[in-house]
Amino acid sequence: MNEIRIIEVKQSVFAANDKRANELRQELKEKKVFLLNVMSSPGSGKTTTLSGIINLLKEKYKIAVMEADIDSDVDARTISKNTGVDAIQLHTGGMCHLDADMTRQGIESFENYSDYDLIILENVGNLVCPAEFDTGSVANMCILSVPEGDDKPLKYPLMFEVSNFVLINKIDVLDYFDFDMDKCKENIRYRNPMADVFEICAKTGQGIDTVAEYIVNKIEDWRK
Ligand SMILES: Nc1nc2c(ncn2[C@@H]2O[C@H](COP(=O)(O)OP(=O)(O)OP(=O)(O)O)[C@@H](O)[C@H]2O)c(=O)[nH]1
Ligand SMILES: [Mg+2]
Ligand SMILES: [Zn+2]
Repeated sequence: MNEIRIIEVKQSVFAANDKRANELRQELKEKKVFLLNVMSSPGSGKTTTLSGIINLLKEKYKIAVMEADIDSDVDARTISKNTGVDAIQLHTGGMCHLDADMTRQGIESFENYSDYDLIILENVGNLVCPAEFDTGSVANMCILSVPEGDDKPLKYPLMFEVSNFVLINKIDVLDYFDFDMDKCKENIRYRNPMADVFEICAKTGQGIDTVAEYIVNKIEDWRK
């Protein structure tokens, strides 16, 4: 396997993150690069879920992944090993989220990034901060896993408000937790009536094909 490249990204000196995010989104639109931002608490299953989704989409699209973490390169290694697509690790210098300029630094570190159809950003594992900063993504996907509890949309509203779709992961362990699926979906809808919700088990791949198909539809609609 190739050596994983690690990019140190620095927090923006620009105060107006929303403006910078909109500029990035516009540029990506012109280059027809779909940026998907993936957010969740640490350990909800972002890397596992992405591996499954990417393996279903990599024949159709040219894909790159940016793995954002405070330190290490484990996630970029995992993606590279599991899928073979281009993966880089972004180090945030201690920050628990990415802003639009940090995202741009990551994207621009790819040679000819406009060759990609889909760039996926796995944001830093954190249910609070990442939701506060628009990265310039076309779509936001959030993962909530069963062990975290069905009340999380009530306690961490913004994450669910800014997400276009929500994956409820680790449904294989439903029997071991007091997790009320209907209640959870109701809580998500309360925060964001527009959000599409999917039940998945990233470990076995259950439901991943439906999510992959949904993402294809999103990309194709956006390209029109
Ligand atoms: N039982 C079960 N375990 C899962 C499932 N999906 C992921 N896991 C496990 O959960 C742990 C964390 O998964 P990751 O994919 O690394 O989670 P992550 O959100 O990328 O974690 P960070 O990047 O550290 O925030 C691993 O041990 C996975 O094997 C699932 O559907 N069911
Ligand atoms: Mg991860
Ligand atoms: Zn933060």
